Amino acid sequence: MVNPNLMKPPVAPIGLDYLHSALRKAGYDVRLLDLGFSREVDKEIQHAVDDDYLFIGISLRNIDDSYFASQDFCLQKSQEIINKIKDLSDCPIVLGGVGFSIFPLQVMQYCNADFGIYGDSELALYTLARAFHEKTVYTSIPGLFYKDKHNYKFNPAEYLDLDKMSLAQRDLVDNVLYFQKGAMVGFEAKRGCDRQCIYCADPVAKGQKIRFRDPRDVAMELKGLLKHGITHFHTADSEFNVPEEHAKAVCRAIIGQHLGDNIQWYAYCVPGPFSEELANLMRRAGCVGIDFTVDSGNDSQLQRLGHLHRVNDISKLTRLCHRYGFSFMFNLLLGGPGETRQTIRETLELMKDLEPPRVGISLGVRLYPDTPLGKMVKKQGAIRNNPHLQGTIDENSNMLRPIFYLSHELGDEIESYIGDLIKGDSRFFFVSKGQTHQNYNYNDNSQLMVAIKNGYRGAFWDILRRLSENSLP
Ligand code: B12
Repeated sequence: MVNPNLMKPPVAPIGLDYLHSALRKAGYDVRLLDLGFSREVDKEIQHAVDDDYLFIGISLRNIDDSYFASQDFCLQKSQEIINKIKDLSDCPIVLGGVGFSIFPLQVMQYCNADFGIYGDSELALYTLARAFHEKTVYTSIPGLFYKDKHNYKFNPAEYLDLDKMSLAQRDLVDNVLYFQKGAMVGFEAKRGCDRQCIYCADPVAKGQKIRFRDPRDVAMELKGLLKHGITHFHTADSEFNVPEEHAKAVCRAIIGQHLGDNIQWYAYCVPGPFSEELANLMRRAGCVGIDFTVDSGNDSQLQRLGHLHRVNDISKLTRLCHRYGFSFMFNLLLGGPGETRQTIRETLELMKDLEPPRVGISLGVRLYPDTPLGKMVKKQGAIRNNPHLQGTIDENSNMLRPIFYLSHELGDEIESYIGDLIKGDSRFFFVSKGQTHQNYNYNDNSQLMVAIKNGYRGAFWDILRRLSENSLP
């Protein structure tokens, strides 16, 4: 299994740990080539790759950095890695991962791959391994993309009963090294999201049907990682509090294992539902920071984006977070359909009134073909003629390369308009094009790398907060 993610700070490829549990249970040995820390990528590939494998699996987490100011199309680097592997080995190449699952067919074509597995892959991958091993038919494996002569064929995915599986082992990836160099390690409590946010790729990649893990298995996983000295974690669910009941059950299981005082973790959450009971349980379970998908401070804009929360929920939540002592960030997504300078002004004024510890601003909405927004844009006709689109416009009708929706109504120089509204307020993370050095993009972020080397741990935004407040690690 290969992790070709070269972004820095490094983020642990936790999917490979989960796949390892399943492959090992089925009797297969897995070797990991983790290029996340690699200084000499070519040499390491040369050293590790030969014909001696049943297959070579490649985990594609990021297609690009989804960041309007930088627009790094990192799939190109992964493709170069895949080509080097192909030069050295005739083993079948199998692609997978969340980035792959957003664009499975487009990525298969771009990388000229033999096989790919979309979505949950624990069962599908070992079934494919067995088919390679026993030279039997693989064409009916759920979620499989494969080449049939010159065409790609695929089978619909089958969602797993995660609550009946144990994923707690976490022993393929060097998680201790990721903790030292990446400040935290991820864990997943469930997969999928049933929300209808018009721009979000998570329901596409992970499915709309939510599959829950057994909360006890999640707690055992954290306990096992803690035994190795890993103390800081980040959820890898789409949104931890959707739905609340499972989030509460996970917190209770963590509290039940007496982990709350020994670990610190961070979560992605939506602003509603977010009850006081959940805040209390999360805090007792060791959650110290929350990154909220706030997106806008204007109710009509929230409705247009397909959100269920409203400004009132955001205000209530702020009070709750202060009361329970969370560090938190409100993430904004500006520039979507219907956005105007007025809705942006209202949003930023709300942020100034509420005074959350951090506000992350993304200007420009990354488009994905199978989301409601992607479909709407496709219906509007040729990309080239659409005044709302920016990024890679030519030869990008499949949207694989970075392409962004930025409401035409905002006019020119919208970046300086936002820059003026937040001037002098260091709580706002906002980067305009060409200014990627002062950066809350977690792609090649040297400020974070230095801080982590100096002992800072936790979510990247919270490390940046502590740095700007001159707080110690
Ligand atoms: C948590 C998270 C973060 C956290 C990570 C914390 C941590 N230490 O783990 C933080 C905040 C740091 C983060 C940062 C970034 N993230 Co992020 N992140 C996520 C999130 C929510 C979970 C990722 C995850 O670990 N999932 C859990 C694992 C188990 O799932 P998995 O990797 O998909 O693996 C499963 C399958 O895909 C498959 N699989 C995996 N590998 C392989 C390999 C083979 C061969 C096969 C067959 C199958 C397979 O099997 C696994 C089990 O079934 C995803 C969205 C999502 N819901 O997945 C976004 C997501 C991956 N992030 C994204 C982005 C853009 C980023 C950043 C680039 C943002 C930025 N500009 O700063 C950075 C990149 C950081 C880096 N170094 O890579 C995008 C990528 C989209 C794109 N266009 O490429 C996503 C998809 C969110 C989105 N919808 O936009 N992220």
